[in-house]
Amino acid sequence: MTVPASAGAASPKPAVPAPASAKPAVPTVTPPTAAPTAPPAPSPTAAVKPAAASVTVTTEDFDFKPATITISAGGTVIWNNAGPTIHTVGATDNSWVSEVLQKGQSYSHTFSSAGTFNYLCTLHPFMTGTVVVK
Ligand SMILES: [Cu+2]
Repeated sequence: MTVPASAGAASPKPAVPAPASAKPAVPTVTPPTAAPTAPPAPSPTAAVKPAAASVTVTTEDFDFKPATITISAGGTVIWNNAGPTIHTVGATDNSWVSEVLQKGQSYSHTFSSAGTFNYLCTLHPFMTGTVVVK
């Protein structure tokens, strides 16, 4: 019978300790779940409407209030007939005119170019107003 060489050892420990941390069991690399950069933003001038002023003029008691307003080019003026009498809004040069506005009805016109534009109520021509477009 052959006696093993390690018979004198107290316990059968392996001579070389196992490399517990040498081999990572789970990869720690995070999978790419999203693109590293944000998608390109759309051009700010493409979708965003210019902040041209929209001004409301109230027609009441045979006056445009305020009679003179200033807006940016591309802005819109809204005339609202708040009084009991019917009115219209029309350019002095007849380039545009509203329908007859009953009480509570409104009309809007967009001014695309700069200038000074006079208008009146065609039913009451003494009712005048001015839109200054800058
Ligand atoms: Cu009028």
